[in-house]
Amino acid sequence: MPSPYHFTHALCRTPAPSAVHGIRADGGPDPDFTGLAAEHAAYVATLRDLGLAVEVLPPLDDFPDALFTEDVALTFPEGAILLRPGAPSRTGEVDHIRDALAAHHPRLLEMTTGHAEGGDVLRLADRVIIGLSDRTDRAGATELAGLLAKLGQHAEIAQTPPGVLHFKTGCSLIDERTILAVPAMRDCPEFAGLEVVLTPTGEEGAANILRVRDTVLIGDRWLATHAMLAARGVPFRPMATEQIARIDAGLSCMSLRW
Ligand code: CIR
Repeated sequence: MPSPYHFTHALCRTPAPSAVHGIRADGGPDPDFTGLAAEHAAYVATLRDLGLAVEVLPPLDDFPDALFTEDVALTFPEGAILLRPGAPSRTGEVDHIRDALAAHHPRLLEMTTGHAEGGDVLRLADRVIIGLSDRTDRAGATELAGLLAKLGQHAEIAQTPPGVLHFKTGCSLIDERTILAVPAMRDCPEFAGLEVVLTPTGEEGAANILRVRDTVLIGDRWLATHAMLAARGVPFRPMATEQIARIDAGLSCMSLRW
């Protein structure tokens, strides 16, 4: 089975000044743009340091959330799929990433119905889980599962708990057999056969980690989760995420990887 995190490439997008108006569920304060841009730059530098060839697309001021490239497509060595974001303000982002994806992926498939965002798609070693959420509906997930099959990927459809933005807001891979999940996702039936490690109390926000090759990227303020990873012998790099967290984002959101 191919590794779900032995990436060689990533596609990111520089944040536009409008990113401070990015969507957030709780109506909290705007991020500071300078700080947000610094977090993004550090993220791109880290991916490069881990050995990935990273292309960074230009900012899109008309689309405040366009720096979160993960949500508009899925990318695999075998090809890519353009998605249909469920957030109306993000629909138009797809047209702005098409050419860049086509340049890397001669096999470029495209959804035509319903909605799905990449933050709802968790890639495992032997399958992909698509979480239904406020952004990903049944029609979109069903069509997406069919497109994934064309790329040789088996997909299962799961439920994201209420109040969790994306499926991967609440869970991520530590390694091929181990999931880090918030307590509300502990009994997700699609995790059967995997070890589920829960985020420590008060550190639910840590769940959106990003495994890249041998290293886990994790928010820098989740000290109990750092200790847990250290105890398990998992190499990790703490990353500043305070500003992107103000617009409901974590570490997987800022790149497409393959
Ligand atoms: C949004 O609500 O769409 C953005 N403010 C955050 C997107 C985060 N993306 C992700 O979790 N994959």
